[in-house]
Amino acid sequence: NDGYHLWLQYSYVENASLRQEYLTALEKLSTSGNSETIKIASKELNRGLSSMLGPEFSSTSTNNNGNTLIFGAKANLSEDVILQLGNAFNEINEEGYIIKSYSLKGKNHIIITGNSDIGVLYGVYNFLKLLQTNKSIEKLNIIDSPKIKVRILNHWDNLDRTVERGYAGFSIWDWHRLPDYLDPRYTDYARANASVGINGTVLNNVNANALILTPQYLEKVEALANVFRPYGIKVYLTARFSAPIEIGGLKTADPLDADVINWWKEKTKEIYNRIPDFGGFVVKANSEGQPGPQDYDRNHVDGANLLATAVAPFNGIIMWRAFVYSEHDTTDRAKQAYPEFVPYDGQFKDNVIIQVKNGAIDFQPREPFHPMFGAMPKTPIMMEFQITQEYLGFSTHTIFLPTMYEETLQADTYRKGKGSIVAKDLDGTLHNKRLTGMAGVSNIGNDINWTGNPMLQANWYGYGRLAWDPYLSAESIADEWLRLTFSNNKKFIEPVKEMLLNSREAAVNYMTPLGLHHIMDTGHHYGPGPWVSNLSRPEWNPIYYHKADSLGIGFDRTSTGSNATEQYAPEVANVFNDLNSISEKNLLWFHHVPWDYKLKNGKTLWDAMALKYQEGVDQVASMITTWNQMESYVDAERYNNIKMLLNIQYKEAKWWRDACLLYFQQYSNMPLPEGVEKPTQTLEYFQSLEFPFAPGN
Ligand code: BDP
Repeated sequence: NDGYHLWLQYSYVENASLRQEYLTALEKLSTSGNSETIKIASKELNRGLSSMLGPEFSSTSTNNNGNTLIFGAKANLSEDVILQLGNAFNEINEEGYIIKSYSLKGKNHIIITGNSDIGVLYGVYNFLKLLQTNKSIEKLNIIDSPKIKVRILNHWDNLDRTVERGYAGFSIWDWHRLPDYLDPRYTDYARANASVGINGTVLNNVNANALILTPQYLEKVEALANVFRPYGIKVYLTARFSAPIEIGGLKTADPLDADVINWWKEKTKEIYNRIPDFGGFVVKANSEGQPGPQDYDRNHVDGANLLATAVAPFNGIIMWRAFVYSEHDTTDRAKQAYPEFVPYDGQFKDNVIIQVKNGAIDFQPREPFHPMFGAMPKTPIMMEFQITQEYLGFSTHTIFLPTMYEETLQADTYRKGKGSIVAKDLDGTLHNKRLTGMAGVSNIGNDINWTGNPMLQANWYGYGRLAWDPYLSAESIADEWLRLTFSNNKKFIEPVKEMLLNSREAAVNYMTPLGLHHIMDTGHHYGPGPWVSNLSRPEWNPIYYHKADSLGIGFDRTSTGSNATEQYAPEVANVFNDLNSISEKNLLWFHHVPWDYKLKNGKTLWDAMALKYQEGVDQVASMITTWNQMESYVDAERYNNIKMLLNIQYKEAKWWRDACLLYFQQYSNMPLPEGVEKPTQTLEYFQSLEFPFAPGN
């Protein structure tokens, strides 16, 4: 098993009585409707059921008196079937689905339906999931809808097929052979996404190349859009702000210039002529050297509204990124986005949504939630999570990210009093927003197992589930993903689930405990580099973030320091400001703390930090112990693959621990506490390590 089939393994149901229950309930399949989407649903059902139930399952039964599975959208159902569903249709939205059991004339039937064919397809995937996870399918009554409208993957894929911060091979988009050659992978990609409810994909890098908007490339984009459409997946592109100059021959990209406005209108029309359901644009502007409206003394509102006006007639949207910080601004990087957006609340057009990273710096192993969440009541805000592990050991380290996503989604912004959690801003309920969204920076490449490490398929899956329902628990996601992907055996599920659920905290411990952040090595961000201080922009250097000195360590973001805490609601700011109330997990994010400061457990900061690094290493050791006991439950290929990767992770956790502790010890001048292993190399050795070919360099 090379892992290619992800969580759609459809393994044979070994339990005979359960299999019989399924076979009895599914004597006949009955389709209503004949769209491409319904054909896909039908194909998926047949594929899944024949694989899980074996030869006894007949997809072509003509037994009209049998127990039947009926599937189709409301418009295609007969009145007597609709009658069985009561008010359920009022409880779902356009993409929602209903799965319900009912009895008629002594037979037990199951209906899978929705208001649209896509809803039916989602229902079918969820029905198959019940069988895959060995649940009973008697007396079903499931009513479910996505809580967030725009659920997208962001591919940071370049046109030369390299992937920025991608660690699973090259881009799956074969630009050279498109549009005529349609790699079957495109279909499998669409299937996988639809099966978790992802309904959009941004094909290219946020550091955009204007060429994607030329006819030669749009033809290729159109071909992909045609493959994805029946799976309910819309295509989006990133728009380079200076495209009117680069491919349009204009002298300016000023958002208020009449020719520029017209150029975007015409370009947009051209795209919609090819792709009538094109989703819209993502824009990274005036950030890390990308062009933007500020180049013309305009602001983000001017830039976003320019594009929003162009796509509005076609129901397109603009996802304008808030990941901005400037080389001319010397204030704390964590504070820079907020003033560029929050004062402009209410000025963006209705079809603009601001895409905000989970934290205010950049996808660290742990970040406090971004202060913009909850802070713009009149402007749609979407989450940007990173699925690819730029700062988390690339695709080598097994780290289950839904735990991290859950932490941010559940964080309380207090913007409308207690209970104003981030998830509520995202699903629109906090401020009554109509346009809602979530983006995940994809970890997919052309490796056979898609994500470079079979375990990290869980992060793609988990992201999709949380985009559908941001209130789900990481625990439930781990449980279902393991069952779908590997086995329903409790002896496998329980220990491996625990291993996954602890893995993110392990990474925080061996990389950046107690609120440390951005101390990864230069450029590629792999491995420790707390000593790095020679990069051209101060805020790119780890020393900017940890501020270790003879007195202590940490970034003072309270009122005595950068005062970043003032950007949060007072209830939150008060907690972050107060050494006694702040969670120690965020301590050094907000405070510069003396080395001998006593933590809650009575240990000095130095001792506690050293012990955290050690704990991280020990946690990886116990992940290995767990995995080594799983050999009999997993196929040899995936078992070995994961085993080798875990062993590398262990080596590298020690590297992190030793390098960071040796470096910080120069400032603390304190001995390593008991229980922390002595480093086997010198600081100079760790500082001399180089990664000339590390991806992302
Ligand atoms: C950072 C990455 C960089 C991205 C940037 C972004 O280092 O490669 O271009 O974020 O999100 O995490 O725009």
